[in-house]
Amino acid sequence: MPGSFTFNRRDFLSTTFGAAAGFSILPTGHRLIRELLSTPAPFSPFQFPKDFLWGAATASYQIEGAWDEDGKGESIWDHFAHTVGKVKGAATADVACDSYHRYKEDVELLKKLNLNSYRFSVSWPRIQADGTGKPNPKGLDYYKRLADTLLEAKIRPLCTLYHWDLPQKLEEAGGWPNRDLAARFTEYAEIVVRTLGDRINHWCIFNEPWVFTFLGYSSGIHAPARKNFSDCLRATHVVNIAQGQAFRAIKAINPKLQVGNAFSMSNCEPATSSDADRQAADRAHAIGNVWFLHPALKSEYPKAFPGSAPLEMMGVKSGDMELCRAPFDFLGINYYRRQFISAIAPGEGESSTGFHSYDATQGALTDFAWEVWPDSFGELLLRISREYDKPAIEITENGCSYLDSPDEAGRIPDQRRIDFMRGYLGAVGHAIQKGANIRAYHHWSLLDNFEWAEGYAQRFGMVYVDFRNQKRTIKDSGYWYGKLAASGNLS
Ligand code: PNW
Repeated sequence: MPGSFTFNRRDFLSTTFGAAAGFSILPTGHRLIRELLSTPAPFSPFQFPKDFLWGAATASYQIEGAWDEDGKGESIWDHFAHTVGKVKGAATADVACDSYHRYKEDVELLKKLNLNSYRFSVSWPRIQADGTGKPNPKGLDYYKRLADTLLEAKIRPLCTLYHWDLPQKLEEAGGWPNRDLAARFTEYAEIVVRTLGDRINHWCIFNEPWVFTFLGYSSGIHAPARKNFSDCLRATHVVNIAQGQAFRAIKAINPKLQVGNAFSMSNCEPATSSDADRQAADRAHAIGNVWFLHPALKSEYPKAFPGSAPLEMMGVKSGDMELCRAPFDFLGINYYRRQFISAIAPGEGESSTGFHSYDATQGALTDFAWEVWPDSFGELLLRISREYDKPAIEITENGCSYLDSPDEAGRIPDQRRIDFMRGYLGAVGHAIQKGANIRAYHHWSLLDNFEWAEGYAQRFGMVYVDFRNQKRTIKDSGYWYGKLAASGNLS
């Protein structure tokens, strides 16, 4: 019920939002039932289909640098990172990997790794400095050059329209909770697709709408650093409307363009076999995994609250759910780790969604302390495949942070990343064998880069970047992945 809907800090920490923000909580008196601590399935070799796409992913703010060049406006991430105290080590992405100037070198790296798909994003304030009005030709030219360089190298461009760098002026006008943003975003999407749609056939509308709404407007650990749960819920609804409108606008320009989205997902596993925990895990799945997918495909919100959804607080008006419709040509899934979920019994504490979420630590941990548990990826893929009628799926991100650096000979022996990739790609192979329609894998990331609130303290790349001189060095995992991309044979 909208009136009785409450959300406080404890609540935040208790949900999948909190867990994804890096919080780990074990509720007082919690008993983790050992029966649910499964043993990992043995690895089985897999031959990927001939036409499987092997890729790598990046995002504009994390790699481009050139933050105020050629007419680019300020983004919320420029603003956030320029505010002392927000990013670890006071790091900014003013220069980052300098890919705005070094994109040719980066495409050469993709070629060396035998990859045939590259997922990158367009920076909105490079195209419209203030988020509205006439496009900036220099910004558009950069992405034309990048796309052309990829096509010459026979690499398919997969372009994300929004990977979190909102023009700061639009945040000042209210940001994503402001309904007007849906129209602004649609105009921007039209500009980009009209210009680049002759050479780019594959599009993701948003990257991880859950992350940028919940971490940006509720927990405040990401830009624009707001901490207001009702603003956050409103933002989710505006994003859902924008997603539907942009989808229709792109199809109106050219119905042949393939349009999808990149959703963050995490397998939500009940902490015990109790009915209450199972139902709580379903609610966690609803809000954390399909809050932006279900409205697009089914024109309704999934059941994420023990009571009814706070539609009034979300600003849902009659007719809106039709606007949210976006029958995607493919679903992009970004996958990193699973969550354990336990129910909060009524009366045990204030809660809107009625569950605790905490990080699993049964498997090995990466240097970012995220658990490595490949089976959970296979389970999640099969669940989505089953529940949404076998959609075409692209893995738009999957990866891990390890801090391995060059040895004396200049080599980067990152065996743990190789083990991670082998395990997670094995899970993809397993899901394909069981009938999931998965056609691409993009490793996050091509390069070590600016890892949001972590700055440069995490390294997700298959290619090491020395940020003092921009020297790129392929890690052992990159060579390993390159060989796999050439043969398709995971053994
Ligand atoms: C993704 N979690 O974000 C983003 O799309 C990338 O830009 C980012 O660099 C990458 O994953 C690695 O973090 C996530 O808490 C943020 O599980 C948080 C989570 C997962 C993905």
